[in-house]
Amino acid sequence: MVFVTKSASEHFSYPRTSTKVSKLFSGIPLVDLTKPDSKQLIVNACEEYGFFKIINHGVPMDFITRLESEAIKFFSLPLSEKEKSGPPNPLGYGNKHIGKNGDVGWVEYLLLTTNTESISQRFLSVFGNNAEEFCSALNDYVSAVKKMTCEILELMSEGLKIQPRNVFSKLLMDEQSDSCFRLNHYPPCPELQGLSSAGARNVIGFGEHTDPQIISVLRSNNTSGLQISLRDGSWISVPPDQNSFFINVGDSLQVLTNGRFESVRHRVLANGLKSRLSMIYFGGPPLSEKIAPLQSVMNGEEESMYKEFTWFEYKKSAYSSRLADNRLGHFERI
Ligand code: GA4
Repeated sequence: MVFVTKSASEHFSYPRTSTKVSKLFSGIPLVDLTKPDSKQLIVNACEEYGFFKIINHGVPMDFITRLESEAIKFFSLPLSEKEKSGPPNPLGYGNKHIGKNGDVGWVEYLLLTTNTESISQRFLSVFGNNAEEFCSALNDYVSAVKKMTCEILELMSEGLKIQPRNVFSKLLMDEQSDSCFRLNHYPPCPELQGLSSAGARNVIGFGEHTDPQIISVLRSNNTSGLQISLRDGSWISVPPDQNSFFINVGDSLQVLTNGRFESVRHRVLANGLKSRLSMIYFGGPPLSEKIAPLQSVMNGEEESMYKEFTWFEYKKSAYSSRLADNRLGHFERI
């Protein structure tokens, strides 16, 4: 899929990475949600990578394609129209600038609350008569993805042998849950066109970072670009798969498991030829929730590795950081 957007042609100095272009990695942990071994595979993947791929997820394909086509409609609008939904504060339309502290990337995006009733008129007016279609597609998609995510979190607690089963999922099910949703569009990057793989350079679409929330669930079209960092610091490219979901452990889950699971550092590199479109659901707890290691995860003598904080405090601190910062560093007990 290639769709044209004017914003892509503006001149801008993009961050690059000197890392060699890495090969597609075929060892991404794969979890089939319908198989009885899924709970153990989820725990193993969270311990080793903080990342895994889900198949047989139960999210209707129709929900995915409907939201994808709404997203294409939105990103195909003239820049001046899209900008009516921005700048992001932090929700809304953003172009190249990520967060408020100087991060940039070859990307445009829409950050939204998962509660379609609270999406502001400022944003919806861009859709004109189509606003209802967009909200309905978003609602259907988010409800189905949230259900699947809660199922994954419940399998995770079973795999960890901790009670109650909904110890993680209840944080997302809470009416006050501070979850959000992001559509990212990475237009083909003209600077990369016509370069052989030997001469290829990397242009950053979305710079390296970990997600602050509990868990993130990503679905993209069939364009490559996503990379994750392994525990030894090397980067591997994740082969795209439009029929599956990719799960990231977030910083909050790292704390809840006292570091047994580690949040995954990831980034997206721009592509010279194809547009990449991704949709990410970020499952977060209520703002007032205390985030601290669960007693049931810790062994008898084990001490908490983190100072106690609320999700509000962590989020506030995250928003004053740069994308690549180690945000949990401030909250570690020395
Ligand atoms: C990363 C995960 C989510 O996309 C996000 C991002 C947020 C933003 O784009 O506004 C942040 C980033 C993310 C972490 C550090 C801060 C905040 C940009 C940034 C530089 C929506 C989130 O919750 O944290």
